[in-house]
Amino acid sequence: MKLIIGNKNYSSWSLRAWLAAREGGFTFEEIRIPLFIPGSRERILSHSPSGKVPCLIDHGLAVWDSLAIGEYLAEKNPALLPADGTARAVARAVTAEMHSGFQNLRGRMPMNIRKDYAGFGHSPEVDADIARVGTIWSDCRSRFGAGGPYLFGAFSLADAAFAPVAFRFRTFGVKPAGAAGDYLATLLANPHMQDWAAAAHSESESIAEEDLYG
Ligand SMILES: N[C@@H](CCC(=O)N[C@@H](CS)C(=O)NCC(=O)O)C(=O)O
Repeated sequence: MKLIIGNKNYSSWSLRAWLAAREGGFTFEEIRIPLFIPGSRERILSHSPSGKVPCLIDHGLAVWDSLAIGEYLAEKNPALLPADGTARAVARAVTAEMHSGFQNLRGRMPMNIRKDYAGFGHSPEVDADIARVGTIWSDCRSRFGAGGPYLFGAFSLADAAFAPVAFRFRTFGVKPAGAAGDYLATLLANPHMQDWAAAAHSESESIAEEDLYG
């Protein structure tokens, strides 16, 4: 398997697929294509028909879009989704909500692991997104989290979906209270997340348009 990803500092969609592949125990070659520099679009298109990362290549089959990649990996390793049908439905619902929503949080608090933007990015709409994330996290932890430290106990695709939010919250100094705060600490302590963050710190490229607050 090969996984085509963007810059680790910035590419939140890449992180979701990469973390699902790591947590799912897959062996894969990582092809990192720095975004928005001359030639990057052509390089991405040579692997990914959508022209976006992430894209998984498995025996010549291209699977693009982080949601589809997660589901593809979960078919190969069902442990990436909760075994219980009710929990699995809610895991998919919160994953889909993350995938299609939270535009205000995404726009004003983009993933930027190397920066400290504590206090920046807030607006009533962003704060509403932050509150909704906190509600999802505490609700899943209390309803489904008894078997482990993640949203549904064991690590699942839902955790991969929220992984970039954990880095955003760290960068922007967002500190949810209670169970949501504990869960944030769990995500940030995950060894694969720490590997990803270390790699982000060692990257040399920056994308000026993404460094919103200096
Ligand atoms: N919905 C897609 C979004 C993918 C996406 O927007 N990727 C960005 C990087 S995080 C990208 O490839 N941008 C490069 C470009 O648009 O040229 C997914 O979940 O994979």
